[in-house]
Amino acid sequence: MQISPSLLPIYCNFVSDIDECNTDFKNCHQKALCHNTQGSFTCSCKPGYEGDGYNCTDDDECLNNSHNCSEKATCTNIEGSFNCSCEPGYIGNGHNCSDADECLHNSHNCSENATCTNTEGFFNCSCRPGYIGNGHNCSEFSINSTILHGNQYYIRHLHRFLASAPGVGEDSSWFLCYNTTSHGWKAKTFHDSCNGKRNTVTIIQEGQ
Ligand SMILES: [Ca+2]
Ligand SMILES: [Ca+2]
Repeated sequence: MQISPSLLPIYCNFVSDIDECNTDFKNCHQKALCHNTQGSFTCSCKPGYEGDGYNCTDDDECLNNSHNCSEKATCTNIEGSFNCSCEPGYIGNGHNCSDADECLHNSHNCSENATCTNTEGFFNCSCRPGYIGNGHNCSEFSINSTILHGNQYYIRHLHRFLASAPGVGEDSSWFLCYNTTSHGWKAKTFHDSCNGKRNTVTIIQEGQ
């Protein structure tokens, strides 16, 4: 028997799916997303949270190193996310941080009588020739020497030489090797203490 296609029975699935995500049946965690499936549903934690969808806790991206902060930034964990802020000396959005040129942007604290030099993450201040100090405080350095007279070559050399003299700079490369007030005025003690110490400067108080 030949059956006309128009007479074939048609079966339909009358059991329609219920979208539990739009009902109170779902028991996903409040920090989870509900996904409707045919005949059921699934839960998965929202981005920034970890768990099985029924229990979700904040993901500490800073602790488990899953953040994307710059290596020159500080990561701060917050609920559901994290913040990145560039370290002091760097500028950017926290994800990209580059060295701040404090000299160019005039955000340094060098003395007006110092030269500012930009460095990675910081800057350096050094007193200009003719001034002495730590770069943040530079005072005029005058020489009135009958030995040097007005020889500008030696005077400039001495300025550079004493640029980081003891007591004027925190990072001074100068060390006191001999002091008559504590060691006495003995040539042997002077030579024992100061010989072989590379460049030395003898400072004599005026009028002594
Ligand atoms: Ca977090
Ligand atoms: Ca810098």
